[in-house]
Amino acid sequence: MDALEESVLASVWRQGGFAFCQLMRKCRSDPSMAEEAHDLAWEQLHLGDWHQVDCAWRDGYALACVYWAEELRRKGDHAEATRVLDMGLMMGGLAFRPRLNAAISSLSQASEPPSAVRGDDQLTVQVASSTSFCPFVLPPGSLQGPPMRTMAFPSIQKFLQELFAPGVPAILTDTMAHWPAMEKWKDLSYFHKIAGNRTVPVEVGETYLAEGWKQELMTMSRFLDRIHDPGDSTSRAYLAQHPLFDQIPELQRDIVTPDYCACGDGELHSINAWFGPSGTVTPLHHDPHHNLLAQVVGTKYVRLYSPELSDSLHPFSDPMLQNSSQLDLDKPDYERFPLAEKLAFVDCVLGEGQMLYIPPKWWHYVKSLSPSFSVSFWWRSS
Ligand SMILES: O=C(O)CCC(=O)C(=O)O
Repeated sequence: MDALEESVLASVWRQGGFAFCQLMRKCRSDPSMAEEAHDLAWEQLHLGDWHQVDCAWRDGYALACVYWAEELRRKGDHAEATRVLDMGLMMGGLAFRPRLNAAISSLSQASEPPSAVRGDDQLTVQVASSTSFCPFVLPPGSLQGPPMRTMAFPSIQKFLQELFAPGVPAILTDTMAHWPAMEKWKDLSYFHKIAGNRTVPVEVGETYLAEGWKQELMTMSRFLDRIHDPGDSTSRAYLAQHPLFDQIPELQRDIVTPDYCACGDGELHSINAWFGPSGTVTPLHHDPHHNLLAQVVGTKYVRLYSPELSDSLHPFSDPMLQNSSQLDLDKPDYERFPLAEKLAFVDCVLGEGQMLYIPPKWWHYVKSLSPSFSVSFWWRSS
């Protein structure tokens, strides 16, 4: 074992993971032990609150994934090996991320490209054009006020002075034309080709507040199928708020972090993918970060309410949902929430190649009007 592996095992040992460490040491002579070690670490990740899981266990889990995937590869099960490595990337710590990525890339070179799940013709279907609106109903009162402020490729100074410092939302145009994603992502077969056999977490259901909503792990190919055939709203699949670009570096090369994210302390918190069919809804909520929501493919309706209106938007009292409103904008119950009826908001249809600046704490509701791929850049400022 190398120095990094030894140091991670020493940390897991200090956390009481004696059996795990013994199994991992045995892996050298008996690689089949890796699966048992993996299962043990998996249990540890699921014992309590995710945020309380010690980093040592997350790194230990990732290491077990590396070993188990090697064993699966030796046995010729490349698909399962890739799934295990993806689980390591999604659930494991950062220490073995380069090893996991290297193993995935070596596996993909050694494997056949994923075979088409549907007919080839359908896999080359264009995801959407900015004019192809679907017939989804927008929340009452939408798009009736003055248009949202729009700036064409503002300088950093203008962005800082007119939007960032005063906390003013606005659409930024002409800032993404140079992204390779603008061309490449229009074609679903691209995702199929570079990531068809990769496992991704997908939200299934009407919204994360709806009954029956759940998260599922599925291969990208299966998810792409669900974009073609979304089914009814209760089975709608949304690859939402996932750091896909950490998981699949090829996709990271297709996007460019906007220079605006250097404003303030300039510490990038996360870059997330929001990829789904028409009709996905992210209910009214707010986040603590500055946000640039970049619309790469398709169109989305976005409605924003100022943080000053928070009380009238009736946040949930449950600590897990305190940043979400009880007001369902698609079926607003103004008898129950009368204060919310007359509140001022700004809204827009965010088109391909446009970014929306959402200042911290601004409430936002988002509905996709076509198959859509957006990227959010969240950054902090004290
Ligand atoms: O695009 C969406 O569905 C939601 C985006 C969002 O909530 C965010 O970027 O914070």
